[in-house]
Amino acid sequence: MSEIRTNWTEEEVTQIYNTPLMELIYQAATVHRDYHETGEVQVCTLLSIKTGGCSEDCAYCPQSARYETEVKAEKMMPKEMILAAAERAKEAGSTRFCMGAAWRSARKTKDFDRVLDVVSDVADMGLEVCATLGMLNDEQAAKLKDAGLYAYNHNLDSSEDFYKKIITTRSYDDRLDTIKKVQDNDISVCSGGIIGMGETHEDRIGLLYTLCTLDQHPESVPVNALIAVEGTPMENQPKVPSWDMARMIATARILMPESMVRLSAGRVRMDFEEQALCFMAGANSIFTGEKLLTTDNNELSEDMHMFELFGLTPRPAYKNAKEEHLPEVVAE
Ligand code: SAM
Ligand code: DTB
Ligand code: SF4
Repeated sequence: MSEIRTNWTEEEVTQIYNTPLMELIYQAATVHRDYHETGEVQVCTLLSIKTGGCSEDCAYCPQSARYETEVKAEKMMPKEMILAAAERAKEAGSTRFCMGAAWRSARKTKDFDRVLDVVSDVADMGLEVCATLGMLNDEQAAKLKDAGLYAYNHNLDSSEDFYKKIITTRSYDDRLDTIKKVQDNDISVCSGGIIGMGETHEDRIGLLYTLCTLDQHPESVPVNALIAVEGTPMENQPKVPSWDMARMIATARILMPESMVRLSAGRVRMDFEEQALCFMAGANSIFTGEKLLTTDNNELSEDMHMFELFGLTPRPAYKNAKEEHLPEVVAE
């Protein structure tokens, strides 16, 4: 069984990434079998609880106030609506519920208290609660942990070099700093990136290298294919080929064997065969439900059909969770 390493060198990561695809998938599938039940796929659902009007200039994002997209700024969603969505997600078989806000950093207003309140109610439902609210300070991370937050999503998105070309309103170090605060507060880290933004293979390798040399590997690593949304600077980017997704997923699987590797945005444009390639390559998590944050996702009935065809079953909530990450309601 391969060991868990956080001391990978950039040369090693490059070598793995550049392995001929069929061999790479075989190696990743082998690691996958050593660490996970390969028939199990984690089912997660996203909900945008505060949509649009964001001050940041992330070139891929339809929620930035700087771009003319169909997404309009909304107020924070009322608690009842959020809880109803969480109930629906649970009934549909999701075990993780992730709430997203189009904020540069988590608010210091009543809206943050509302988030804390809803986190605690969703945790009480037995769902793994995740949030993605932008940058956090220590106090906010501690409060989220106390409320019952299990995971925090904060993507590095790309290599440090390419990051500067897609976002100018905050730095890569800002991202790393929030990830550290999340870790320090015993919240499990979800961090990955996006491909298809015009980055080079070296940038993809750079992203994977940064992720796999963090002090601890992220508990989950979302691999997103850019959704090229009209009105954003990236609207004309071509579709990411599925073999590029499979290469990213397989490399992530080998570098971070214990992590959940999530076939995230972009699945909506993949047929069953393309998704099968990604599961073979070691993906073991997806988002289901009508929407991701603002864009359409795969039909639930199609996803259920795919699970049946491939012999996949949903992974139980909190499986293999580290003791320190468990919220009190579950640990008791
Ligand atoms: N505002 C917070 C932040 O940026 O961390 C949280 C929400 S933000 C929308 C969450 C993540 O969604 C981003 O980090 C990015 O990786 C992903 N994302 C946003 N727009 C996307 C797109 N068009 N295609 C693929 N992924 C996207
Ligand atoms: C992640 O890596 N991808 C999700 C989730 N984490 C927050 C977001 C994808 C967003 C796709 C564009 C949208 O729907 O707005
Ligand atoms: Fe704002 Fe997050 Fe979108 Fe960037 S990715 S514009 S921070 S919502």
